[in-house]
Amino acid sequence: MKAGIEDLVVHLQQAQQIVLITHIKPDGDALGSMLGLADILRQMEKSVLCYLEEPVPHLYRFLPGWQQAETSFAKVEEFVDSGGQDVLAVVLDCGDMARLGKKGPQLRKIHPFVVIDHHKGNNGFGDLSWVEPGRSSTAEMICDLAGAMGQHFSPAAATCLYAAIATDTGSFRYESTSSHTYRVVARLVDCGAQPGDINEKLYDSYSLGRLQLLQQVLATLELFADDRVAVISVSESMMADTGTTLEDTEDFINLPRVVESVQVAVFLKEGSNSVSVSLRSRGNVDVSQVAQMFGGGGHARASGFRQNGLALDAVRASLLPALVKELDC
Ligand SMILES: [Mn+2]
Repeated sequence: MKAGIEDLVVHLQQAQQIVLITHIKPDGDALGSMLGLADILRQMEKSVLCYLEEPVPHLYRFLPGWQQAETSFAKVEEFVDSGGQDVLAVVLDCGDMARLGKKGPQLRKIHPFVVIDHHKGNNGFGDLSWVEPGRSSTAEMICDLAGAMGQHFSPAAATCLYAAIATDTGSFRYESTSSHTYRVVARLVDCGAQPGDINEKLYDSYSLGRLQLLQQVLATLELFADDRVAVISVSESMMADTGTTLEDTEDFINLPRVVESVQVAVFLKEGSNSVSVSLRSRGNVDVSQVAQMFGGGGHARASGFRQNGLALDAVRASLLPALVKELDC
């Protein structure tokens, strides 16, 4: 069922025990929204548990409170058992239940199960879904929610929410960045978020291995369809060679897109027995349509999917014709 901010206020004010959940392959918005909201709810004297299936990526281990993000499902069960019927689940920045990971179906047994999200393709999988696709980020919605509940931001919450909005807007470069985004962010800075410090942690904290990985990844750059599609890839051997992991490829996708002629950037990432694909576009190209054809999803300008049991070359070969078709329509 669709919900609005006022429904969320009612549910959050009533609940005493709240589980916050976010998606696998967590990004800045997922983590920052979860940790920021957790801090706000604790100020309201709620008991809060943060759960995600995968550990917090190293890049985000400067966010205040990141250590409280639980990856143990047993902890969720314990928390839910201790609350009896009075437990609320709030899922953040997630458009599809599959993105909750293996425990999704078990998590979904918590009621009410509330979703706060800004993904265009959100399929309304919650008992209540507050979804606003025009928003820059889930964190921007959390800021409004805090305002609607009359809550202020601690410096810790402000830092988490600032980092979330900064990452999801590509540092305030994407068109989803609105005047409201800037107003929200101004408030976060007033409340103690330090943009210089946060941006340095997010963007200027590469290990040498990560820079060397970037060097190898950029060497794979290829252009297709009259230079409108740029493809880069990372293999397991490159990561072994530089002592890095997939985590270290965060943001690499944005580099091929800087070429003037490029409308779609593709990043193919080799995992063990699977390839994950990130798509970024500009102009009128809706890459979420293409991602959906391959079982994925996301936003018009930023989407992705994963293919199991195929090699990098095979994934690229099946993807390119679909992209060209989307470009030409
Ligand atoms: Mn987001």
